[in-house]
Amino acid sequence: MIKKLLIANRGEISVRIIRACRDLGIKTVAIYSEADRRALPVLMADEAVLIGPPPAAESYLCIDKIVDAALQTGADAVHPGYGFLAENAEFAAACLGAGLNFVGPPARAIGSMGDKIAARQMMEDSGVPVIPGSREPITDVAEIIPLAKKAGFPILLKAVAGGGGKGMRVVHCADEIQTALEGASSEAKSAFGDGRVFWEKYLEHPRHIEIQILADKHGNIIHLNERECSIQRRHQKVIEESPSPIMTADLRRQMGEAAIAAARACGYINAGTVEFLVDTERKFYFLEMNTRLQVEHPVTELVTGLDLVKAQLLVAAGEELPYQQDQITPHGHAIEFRIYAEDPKNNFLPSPGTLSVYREPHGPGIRLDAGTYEGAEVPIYYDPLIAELAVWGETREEAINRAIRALEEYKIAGVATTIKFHCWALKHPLFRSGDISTHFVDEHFESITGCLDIDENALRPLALAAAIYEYRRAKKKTAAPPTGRRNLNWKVNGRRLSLRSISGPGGRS
Ligand code: MV4
Repeated sequence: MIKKLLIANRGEISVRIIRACRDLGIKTVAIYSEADRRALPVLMADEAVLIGPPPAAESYLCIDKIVDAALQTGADAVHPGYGFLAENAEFAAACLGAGLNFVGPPARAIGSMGDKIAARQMMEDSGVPVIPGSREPITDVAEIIPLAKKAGFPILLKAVAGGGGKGMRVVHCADEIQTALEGASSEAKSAFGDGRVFWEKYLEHPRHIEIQILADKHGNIIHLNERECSIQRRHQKVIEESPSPIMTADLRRQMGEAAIAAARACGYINAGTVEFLVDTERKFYFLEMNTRLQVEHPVTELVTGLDLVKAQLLVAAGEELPYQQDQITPHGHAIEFRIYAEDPKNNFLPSPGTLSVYREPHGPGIRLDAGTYEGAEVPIYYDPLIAELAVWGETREEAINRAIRALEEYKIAGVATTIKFHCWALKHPLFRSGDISTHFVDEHFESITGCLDIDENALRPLALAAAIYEYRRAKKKTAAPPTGRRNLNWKVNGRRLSLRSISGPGGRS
């Protein structure tokens, strides 16, 4: 079994992984940048290693520094979390090369899914449905015109190295192809250093439904049902749920089998997700595979009762999956909300700053994965995710009502948040009826400014209490330690946490 794990990430996902390690008796090493000296994972991990200045390119993206930190602290494994280096085949290979167990798929599987046209070909050859389109990158526009006409306009041009919607262009007729191709290609070239583009028939109002899979090193692969992720904004998911409102037992079986075939085709091991687009006739098509643990994994954990991070660690250690497909028996309905420090009143502009008030919701059916605490900073350097709020109910309706209750209980001041945006979505008749597509936010979010007005009166007593507390503390201790230390006063492993003992590389011991 893994004895000591380095977590190559920050924020809530690092906290999530530390929790699984504590449950399993695995020691933890956090890494942190200068912007994250007082971050929650640094306080919670057994050891913490400073790896560089705030910009991710000089810290959380530095393969050499991270591998060094693991070797220096005697870690035997590395968990990449999501984002940063999580889908970097070079990082997975570097860990293995240094004798570290990488808690994720083989570098080969990461690489084969990063090339979207190679992935498409591999899926087509394995009998996984793909959207009608090209098997090769576009070289000659004249060649594809008859093929696109046959598939039917509109078509969508996509970057081979794509992701996040960069290098995509919808094309409505043959005359538009050349210009769109030039635009997509130059955008892809500057974003990914690879200007190759391919095409697919454009699905107009698809749902985004993904299947969670788990694969061990002994050839066992199971799926853990779907998550519906259609509620997104600019290719960022904002609400995810399971089961999907449109799922049937038959469709689930077919999509589950396709996801397992996809994983088998690329030699996948560990936790992964196969994304599908589902059209209005409930036909499903492979979109891409995410070769990592995802932000929305708690949704699956709530309905299946499994611990996906624990499963990842056991699989990485070489154990067989402890369950078979027929032992996966989901129960109830889960919905997750990404709580961002972004301003929905101002086009979701990031809103970094200090969480002067931070009160979490609790109670039946509520799970909160937060990477922060009252008084902590949301730095400007990274994705401004504060927390994931996941709710569970016997039914979708109960989950929605609990979600509204939890979001109203959640009090944050000091930064703008997406909490009120979620309340708007939950109260929208189309969301309530489950009639959603990937265009839901774009098509319906204009008209709600009234709903977004934050109830300043409700927050005033909390802000006042926090201010009085800070004032008294400052008066008592003139040479006070940095904010966020004294008031935590946490003990972990029987030890009071002290930031003073966290120094540069090598960490505390
Ligand atoms: C599509 C599509 C419609 N038709 N492909 C967006 C990101 C990239 N990973 C693939 N994406 C899409 N591919 C075809 N053939 C629509 C999207 C799409 C989308 C997909 C999933 C979730 C949100 C989305 C938002 C806009 C477009």
